[in-house]
Amino acid sequence: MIPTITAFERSPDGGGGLARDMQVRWALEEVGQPYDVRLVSFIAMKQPEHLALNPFGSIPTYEEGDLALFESGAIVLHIAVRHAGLLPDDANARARAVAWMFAAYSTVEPPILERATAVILEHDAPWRDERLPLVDDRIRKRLAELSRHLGGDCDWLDGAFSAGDLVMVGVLRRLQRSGLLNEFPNVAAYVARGEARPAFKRAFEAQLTVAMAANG
Ligand code: GTB
Repeated sequence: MIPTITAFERSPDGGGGLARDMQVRWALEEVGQPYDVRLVSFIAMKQPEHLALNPFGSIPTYEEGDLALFESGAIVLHIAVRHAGLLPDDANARARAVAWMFAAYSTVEPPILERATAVILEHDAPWRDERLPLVDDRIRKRLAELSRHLGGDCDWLDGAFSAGDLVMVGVLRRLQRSGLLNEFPNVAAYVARGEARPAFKRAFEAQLTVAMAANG
């Protein structure tokens, strides 16, 4: 059965692959599962039809037969459990890969989202210039911890590439314009390794094609 995901009809990043359908597309590409995409506008996301799929009125969603899922992490995990290629066979290694997915979203990403809020939504707020360096230092702390974990010879977080790396790279990509990643060359190289994967490139091209069509 071909699953259907939802994505922005017009992504604010203009095809930068920063919206979270990117993680879902990438996971589907990694496991070789074809998929359909339904593009939704910001207005459509708040309508009952979409809210029935995702009560928070956001993308991505995932529909497959009787199953409707929201939350990109849950969707990636579902894909990884159903298909070979994103989780190790060994039970302990599998549990650790899932731990890295949670680490990406609940430990590493929060200050990165705070930064996006400060830069985009609070751009004109009087506290913005004071707040940004504090947030950047919180991000640096996480990047330093990741850098220490990766060291000089780990390509991925725990052995072979896994769903944990897919989600972590997706989270870290939001820092690319900040310059912070470059302060940690082995973390920047880790992100670049993720982006060099053929499955990532196919997913990126697919969402870029949508953005280019939307922008005429
Ligand atoms: N926790 C949820 C998940 O992981 O699925 C978060 C879902 C979410 O935040 N979705 C966003 C959305 O639909 C798109 S991805 N927002 C519209 C709304 O809620 O009304 C977040 C995102 C949006 C835009 C950029 N960008 O332009 O760079 C990057 C990331």
